[in-house]
Amino acid sequence: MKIIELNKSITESNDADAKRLRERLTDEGVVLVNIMSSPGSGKTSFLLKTIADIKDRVPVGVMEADIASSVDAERIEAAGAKSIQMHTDGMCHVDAGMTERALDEMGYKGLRLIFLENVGNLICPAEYDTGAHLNVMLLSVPEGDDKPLKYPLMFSTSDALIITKSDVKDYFSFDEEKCMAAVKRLNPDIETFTVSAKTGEGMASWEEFLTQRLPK
Ligand SMILES: Nc1nc2c(ncn2[C@@H]2O[C@H](COP(=O)(O)OP(=O)(O)O)[C@@H](O)[C@H]2O)c(=O)[nH]1
Ligand SMILES: [Mg+2]
Repeated sequence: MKIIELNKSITESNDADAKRLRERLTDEGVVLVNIMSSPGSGKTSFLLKTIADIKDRVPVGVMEADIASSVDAERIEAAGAKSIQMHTDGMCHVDAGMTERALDEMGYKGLRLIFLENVGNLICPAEYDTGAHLNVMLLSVPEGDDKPLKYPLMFSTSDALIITKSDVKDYFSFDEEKCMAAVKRLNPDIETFTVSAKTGEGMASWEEFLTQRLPK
């Protein structure tokens, strides 16, 4: 498993780079999914569970972005998926140029689905198109139901919201109905799933949604 050091891309327009990358991957029959959340919401655990469930049907790769360490990429590779660790030189997001470099360094021949685990926070990643076909955000039950009010851009730019750690609902006063109503006001078209990576609850409908988006 490789580790690559990435600096901010110096090209003029991230949006143009992102559009070009998305088209390139579409032509190659590969779907790129950008996973965003606060640190510790459960991105890596959610990916590990998804990979375990679909890897016999779909060859998967994962690009892990972090400021330091390679623990997540090691966990992913141990689970049987191709992986690369991206170090972001202190930056709190990944842009399209960085994503493209990591894809080329990892190599993705034979893969049909690639996840990008973005740097953990609910602010900067919402501002940069990575070139992904699908933007997915996680919100875990312990973080609270008021996050849509505090980080509206993240909720309005995501195609899907995953409420994670549903197994600990009884221990937190997370009002799912109130949260969903706030999310739908920001983004009426967002798809929502409630899951637990620990018990597997709700994972099947997320995986159905995901695999329907893959080219036949
Ligand atoms: N109870 C419970 N804990 C979870 C779940 N998903 C993740 N965790 C725990 O939350 C912590 C952070 O998870 P991780 O996947 O590393 O989060 P990331 O920083 O977003 O990648 C770890 O201690 C996980 O075991 C879940 O569905 N239920
Ligand atoms: Mg992680």
